[in-house]
Amino acid sequence: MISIKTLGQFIIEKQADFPYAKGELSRLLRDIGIAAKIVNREVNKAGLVDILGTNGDSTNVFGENQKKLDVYADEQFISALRSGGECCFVASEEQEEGVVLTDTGVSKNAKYIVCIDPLDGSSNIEVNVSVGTIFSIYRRKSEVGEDLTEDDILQTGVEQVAAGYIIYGSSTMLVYTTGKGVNGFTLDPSIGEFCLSHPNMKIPSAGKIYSINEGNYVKFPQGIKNYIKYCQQEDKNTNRPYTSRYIGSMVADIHRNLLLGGVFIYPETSAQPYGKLRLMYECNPIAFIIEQAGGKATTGTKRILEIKPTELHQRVPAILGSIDMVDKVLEFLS
Ligand code: AHM
Ligand code: MG
Repeated sequence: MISIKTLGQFIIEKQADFPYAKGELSRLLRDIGIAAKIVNREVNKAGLVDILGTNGDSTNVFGENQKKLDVYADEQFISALRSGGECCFVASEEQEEGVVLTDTGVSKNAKYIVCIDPLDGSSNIEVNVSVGTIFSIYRRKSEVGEDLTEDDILQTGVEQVAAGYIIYGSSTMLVYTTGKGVNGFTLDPSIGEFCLSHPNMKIPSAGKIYSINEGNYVKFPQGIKNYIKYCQQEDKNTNRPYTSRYIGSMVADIHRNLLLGGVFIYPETSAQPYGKLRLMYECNPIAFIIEQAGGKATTGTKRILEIKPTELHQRVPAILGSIDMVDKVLEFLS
């Protein structure tokens, strides 16, 4: 008989690893897992129902009010966090301001802050390409019952207590860390459970995949241009030329590079001085996972996890992946 371990079982087993092991963080992770399954169901049938409004709500053939999937995903995650009762504040890519949850009875004593990109890379849905959810969890600093402050919400990446992503791909996977390694779970649709499939994930220290939107080449800093040329040059000793792979869906690009080894780069450009990706719900959680898997995550000048955020939707340049490859990019930038 095949023995499987579900996400729920795994979380309970690992509960003792958490510094405040009262089951609250376990429940929060479980709530995120449940919302992920609901979002997965909708993402999977995106091609079937006419759900792909491009601007706000739209009406489907049944006359039902349909929402854009990223708005739908946002609602699902917030609703799961609200009813789960362990989260006091959600910062979401979909919300200009964060959402305070302590006004509802069940979340009154909640101790965790969640930053989330509910459906990253959502422009890929209409062409049936993988998309993802990215999340990051912090413990609130203020006492329960007090008003939340900026110190609760704008925490540095090193203070994350957990982070993860869900990839809605050819299989749907949930990958997360609580600072004790990275574990990956694949959704078995026949039983509706995430099952441990990738225990203790490690990113290879070297690789030959570089992921960057080369269409922006002319706008890149000279060091990045030189690194791209380096990747393209032939050299037997270093296994070059490298392979260029860029999906344009961060979770999918990161997931592939995590498994195979590689570097993902979204640098600053002359048009976007801080790059495109958001610190709080894209770069920090991915950086936590990459570091926990043995890789490296930097802006080019600073470790991503050490940046003190100044605003919810702050952008930062990002270079993430296999340690040797990231170090090589840094060499070109210096
Ligand atoms: P989004 O949050 O608006 O979906 O944008 C984030 C996405 C990432 O998933 C991806 O890595 C990046 O944008 C791609 O951007 P570009 O098309 O500029 O290369
Ligand atoms: Mg995004």
